[in-house]
Amino acid sequence: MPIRLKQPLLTFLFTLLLSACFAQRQELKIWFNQPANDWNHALPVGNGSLGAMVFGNPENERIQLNEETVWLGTKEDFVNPGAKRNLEKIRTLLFEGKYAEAEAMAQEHLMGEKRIPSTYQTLGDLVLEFQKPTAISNYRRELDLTTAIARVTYTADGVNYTREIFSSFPNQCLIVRLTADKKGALNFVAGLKREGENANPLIIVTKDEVKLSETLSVSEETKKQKAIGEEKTGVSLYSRMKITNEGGEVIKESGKGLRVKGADAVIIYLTAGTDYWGGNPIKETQAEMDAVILKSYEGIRKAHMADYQQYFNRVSFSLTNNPAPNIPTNIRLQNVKHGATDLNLIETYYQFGRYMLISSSRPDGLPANLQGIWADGMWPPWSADYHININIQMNYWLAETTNLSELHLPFLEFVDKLRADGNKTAKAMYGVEGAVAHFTTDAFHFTEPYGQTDWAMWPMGQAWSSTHYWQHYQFTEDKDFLTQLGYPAMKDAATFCKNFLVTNPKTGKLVSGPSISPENKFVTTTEDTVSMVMGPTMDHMIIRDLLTSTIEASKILDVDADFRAELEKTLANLSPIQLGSDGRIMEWTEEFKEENLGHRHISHLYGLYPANQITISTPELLTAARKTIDTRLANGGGHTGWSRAWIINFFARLQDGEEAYNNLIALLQKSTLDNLFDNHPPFQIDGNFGATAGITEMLMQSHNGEIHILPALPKAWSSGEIKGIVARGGFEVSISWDKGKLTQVSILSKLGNECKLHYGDKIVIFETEKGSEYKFNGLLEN
Ligand code: FUC
Repeated sequence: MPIRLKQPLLTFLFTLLLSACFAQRQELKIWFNQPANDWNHALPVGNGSLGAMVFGNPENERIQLNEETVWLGTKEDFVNPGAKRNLEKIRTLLFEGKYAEAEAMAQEHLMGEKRIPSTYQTLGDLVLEFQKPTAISNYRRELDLTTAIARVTYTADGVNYTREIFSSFPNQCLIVRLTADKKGALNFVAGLKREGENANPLIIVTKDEVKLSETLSVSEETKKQKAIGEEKTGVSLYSRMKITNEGGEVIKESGKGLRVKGADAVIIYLTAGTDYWGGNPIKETQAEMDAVILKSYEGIRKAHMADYQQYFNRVSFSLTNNPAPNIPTNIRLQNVKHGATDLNLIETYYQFGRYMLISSSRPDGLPANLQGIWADGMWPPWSADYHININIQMNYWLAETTNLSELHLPFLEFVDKLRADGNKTAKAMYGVEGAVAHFTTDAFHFTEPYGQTDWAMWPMGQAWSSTHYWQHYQFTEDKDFLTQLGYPAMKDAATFCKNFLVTNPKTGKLVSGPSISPENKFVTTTEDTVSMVMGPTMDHMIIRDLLTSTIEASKILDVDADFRAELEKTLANLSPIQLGSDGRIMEWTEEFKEENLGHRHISHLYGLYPANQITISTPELLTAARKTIDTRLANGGGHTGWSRAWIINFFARLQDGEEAYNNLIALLQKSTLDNLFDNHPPFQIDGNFGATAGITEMLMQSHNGEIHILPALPKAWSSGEIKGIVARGGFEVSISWDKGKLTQVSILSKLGNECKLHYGDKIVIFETEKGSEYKFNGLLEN
């Protein structure tokens, strides 16, 4: 029997261990010895909804602000009214191989016209204007990932200045604390602004407060062009800023903001909100401000850290016992770009992914968008929206395995909210029951496709997103969740899939379509470059995944026996994964000439990761998957950050630690900005999250009915430890290794399930008790 420790003692030991580990461990900081000269070098802080990018300029501080509900746009239905009528004809054309003709028809009859543009936008800037200092020395700007506090320190004219910036979840407030080591040294003007195309804020300065409000609206020109009437076309936002001072005074600076004169220390408080959730942001921001302003700085800071660390401290990761080199992060990254090895930087990068999920995705809020919550300007790239053909799913790949399960919920709640619109779209476009969504959506939950068929005609957004309910369940086995949220949503998406599939007259198999393999193209025998087909492989992989888990869930809940039987029948007839003549996984049901062999989407490997249809139990598919990736990479694949991050996960699943590692390094070298943001380019957060998921997957996997320890450990990581990562079945796993070999593994059983542990060629199976921990040595002996 393995050694077993009881929970309270265990928690105590674990806490001791963690603190010891943090005490001796390398600092987890991203830091610079200069202010940010560009938004992509600024430092992100956030409490899930209220975010800021810290530039850290001693003279003109810019703290760019975001609030996750600052959205232009509104709820709108825009299904193409001709869709249903033309669907069968389009399908027939596709089955007949008349791709270009079908595509032209789909462009006209399936694409909706989204009249009201929507985009996530900046909230504005908090600006602090100081007198020009004569000389600056000892400058440092850092983000501490262990505390979620950004700090700017410098010496000017012999005075040491410090700024601390964080976004507090408990107080729903952004805090900027300024201090100086000389009395009366703080002199500056603080103001709010919101500038950019079509911005029209009302800024009011009273004797002790600056208030910024605006109702976002599409431009008059767009209104005219699109015949938009008086309807509201954006949220109403409200933000307020106050300052408390020690020493000196704070006075109104007309037209600008608040002037701080001769203070020893000050705290700037900023609260913000919109009417997105139906509340009154004027009152809500007021209540938040009234509450926070009475509290001590130490109290606010402590509560912030405790809140953040309850998530962050669950996982520690170390690849080396050496302290971090005393070199700014941008230089370290530069060195890696020039071939240096920097294991500390990989630890930081790993934890930065977790940091950003904690800072951008909190229960009851919106999910992390394409940029988490951090976006500058009025039209961030791709509207910083919710692309559901890979990007937002990737944002949540790390949630369960890196012990941030609750932070998965905003995405799961959001997908549930798509259902009402998705039911309407399924009926109106395809004449079927169930919930559908296409390639992207926004904060107002549209599900119709619009734009060009070669990226938009993809009806699997809801289905893919709905597989995440099952992911959450596998890690938590939370039956209430499954009953209330998970199963109804899975059933709705599975219903659509079941009804949407049609029989391919040539093969007799069920295929999905009209659809595309995101966002790839092929060349027809008549030299047309097209995308739409009946039966892209990815669709079938997603449908297989969703239907299999919906069947499983219905059994667990003991409901819907008839529906389950229908799904089983559908699965039995679903088009299988096929291999091409060159041994690769086929991306479509026929072997087409691909337009771009190095395409960034590698959709037809969905079955390898995130799903588990291509595993060690299907060796011929594994070989084919390997060939598929190799071909993509040989032709320039992986050139966007998220694509590279996906490849790390693929290689981890192929148990090829060296290639997983090489692609992680390539991600740092080619697709990472100075502040460690993933670079599509431009900044897109999915690659950060996907890479953190990938590193975890290199160290532990649990998709195959067992906990596989160190399945893809690269030589470069000869020794290390990771603590607190999570396996399906509710096991917290801590692993130490040395000279490339496991030295210790401990399994904390959170649910009391039987555990199958696998390392190298050894497997042990043992019963567990809920709350007990089981320790093994490198030979899996206890
Ligand atoms: C998908 C990708 C693009 C980009 C966009 C936001 O459509 O194909 O590369 O990441 O989402």
